[in-house]
Amino acid sequence: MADSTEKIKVLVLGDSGVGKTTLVNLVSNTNSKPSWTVGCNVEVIYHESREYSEFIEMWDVGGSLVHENSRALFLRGCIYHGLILVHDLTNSKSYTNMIRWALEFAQHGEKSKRLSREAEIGLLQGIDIPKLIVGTKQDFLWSRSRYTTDRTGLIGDLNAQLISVNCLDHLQYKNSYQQQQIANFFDQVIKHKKNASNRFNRPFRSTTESPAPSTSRYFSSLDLGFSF
Ligand SMILES: Nc1nc2c(ncn2[C@@H]2O[C@H](COP(=O)(O)OP(=O)(O)O)[C@@H](O)[C@H]2O)c(=O)[nH]1
Ligand SMILES: [Mg+2]
Repeated sequence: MADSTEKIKVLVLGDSGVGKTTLVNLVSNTNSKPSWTVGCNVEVIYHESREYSEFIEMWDVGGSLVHENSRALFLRGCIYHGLILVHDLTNSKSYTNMIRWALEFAQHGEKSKRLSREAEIGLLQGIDIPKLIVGTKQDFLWSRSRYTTDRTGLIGDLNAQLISVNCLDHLQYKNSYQQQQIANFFDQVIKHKKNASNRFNRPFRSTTESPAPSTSRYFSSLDLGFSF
């Protein structure tokens, strides 16, 4: 049962090396160089918008196949309120693999079984939380050919927003369209969680009434994995 006092959690998934940790560092305004994520890193950000002021946990789960078993623990054991799927704009495989990640999420970390297309569509459409697709390494688009993103296939069934970003440029990100889109996504995540809590008649805590610009600030970091 949903619990309104439960922390707001956003899960970040995608292939190893696409830039998940760098993206989380960008959003949380952390400048540390990412080491290889083994297990899970959690960054707590303070999100402030016209509607909400809330702490949000960003769960960055290692994308390597080698760590499938430990990842299953994080997918099975937690309730997430938002999902960010990350792909590298210079690597088309990472784009199609997002379907694999979404299916793994929908199946709570179960290893992928062979499923019919209908079953896959059902699982993707059943992911009942706000979703955001982020294409990283936008700065490489001029030097390397970008693949064409196809929104008509299974990716379309995810019904997610889609943005591209250069995760290394913190200055460019500040007050950018991308920052605004991510802030809007966090608003949706909070709204969705509060609505889910209300459905169970849990107390609803209203947040700031005065208009404030949408920002998401770094608050603290909790490392649940091992980095080397
Ligand atoms: N040029 C560029 N490099 C990036 C970008 N995002 C990530 N990287 C680099 O890609 C590599 C892998 O990033 P990392 O965050 O560790 O990937 P993860 O395995 O998905 O967590 C690192 O060397 C990052 O500096 C980006 O937007 N532009
Ligand atoms: Mg990482």
